Amino acid sequence: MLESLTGSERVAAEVAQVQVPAQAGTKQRPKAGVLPKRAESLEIYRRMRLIRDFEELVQALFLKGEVHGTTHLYIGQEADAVGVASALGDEDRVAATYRGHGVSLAVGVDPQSLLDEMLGRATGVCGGRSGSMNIVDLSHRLIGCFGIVGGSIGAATGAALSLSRQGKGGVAVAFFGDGAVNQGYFGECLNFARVLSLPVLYVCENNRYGEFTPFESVTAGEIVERPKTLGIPSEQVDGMDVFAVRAAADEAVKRAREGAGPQFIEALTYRYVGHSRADPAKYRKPGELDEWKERDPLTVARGRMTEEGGVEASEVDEIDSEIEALVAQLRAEGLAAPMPDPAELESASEFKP
Ligand SMILES: Cc1ncc(C[n+]2csc(CCOP(=O)(O)OP(=O)(O)O)c2C)c(N)n1
Ligand SMILES: [Mg+2]
Repeated sequence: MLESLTGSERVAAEVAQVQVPAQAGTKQRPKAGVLPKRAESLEIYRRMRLIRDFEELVQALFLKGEVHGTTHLYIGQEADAVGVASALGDEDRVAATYRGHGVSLAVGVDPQSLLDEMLGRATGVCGGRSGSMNIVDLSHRLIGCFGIVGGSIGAATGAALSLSRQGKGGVAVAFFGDGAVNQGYFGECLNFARVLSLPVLYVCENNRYGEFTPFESVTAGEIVERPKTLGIPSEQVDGMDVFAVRAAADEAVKRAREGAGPQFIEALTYRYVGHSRADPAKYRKPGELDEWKERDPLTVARGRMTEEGGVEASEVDEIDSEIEALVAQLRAEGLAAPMPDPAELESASEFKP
């Protein structure tokens, strides 16, 4: 019956029909999600451990002057990228922000070429031309990490338009921060995606701050409510629990793949370090960081895997040691990698990521 309506009538009718998931306010902890099979749970933990140790290495190398420009670290938010990426397939596309190392590793960018990129080396994933903020790796579905706040929203919406035309079931994902929801194109893109019923998953990582500003001081109402006004299913998840994020993403991606149009997840999370390397994060309330660390994504995942997933603590310890060794190797190889030949800068426009 909806087929017989015109575009705007159809949207109005669909909005009226939409079943908004029974939803939590910020205070109620959202559902926890079922654990995947053992091997997959261990892989999910491995990715999060890799991101944590990789970021700590980048931080150390930045302080030694080996990483130029700036860095925006993902420490504390690992569960969001890994949980969502674990729900994706090869046909999907992902756009992220300048805080993009975590998403890059989560979608499978080679850690050595990512670190080499941070170090400006010729062997970097973008040939040393991007540095920390603008990583692209089309071979791993990553269409870009964007320095413009909310840039990923536009990029993923465009990618979703293209995917919908290809008709192969691909879904585009936009990761962005709480600060991006007050950009004009947030509303423009969500509206566009809803009207055209595009296969896109919007993932707002609400890490409580946009640079040095607490999000609630600049954001009216609840972020999770805004997409619902357009008829977009929208859910708040515990962004410190990778299995909760994974479960929500899995359902949302499935819905988008099956033609239900755009989907929205707000992941409640926290960044452990300052906005960028120049920021000592003195604006936080006393005790706030420690409170969030009590629900550290790695600790939460370890706890759930050992309590509910039939995993031994020793297996998790083994992953920790394996990643520690891997990251030491990344460091040594990265620092030994060649710098780009300045003569090749001329051919920058021909560089194919
Ligand atoms: C359009 C635009 N406006 C302002 C900036 C400067 N800026 C860079 S990061 C940032 C904060 C964004 O916060 P949020 O979206 O919450 O992401 P987070 O850094 O917390 O991951 C701002 C204002 C920018 N890069 N782009
Ligand atoms: Mg933020």
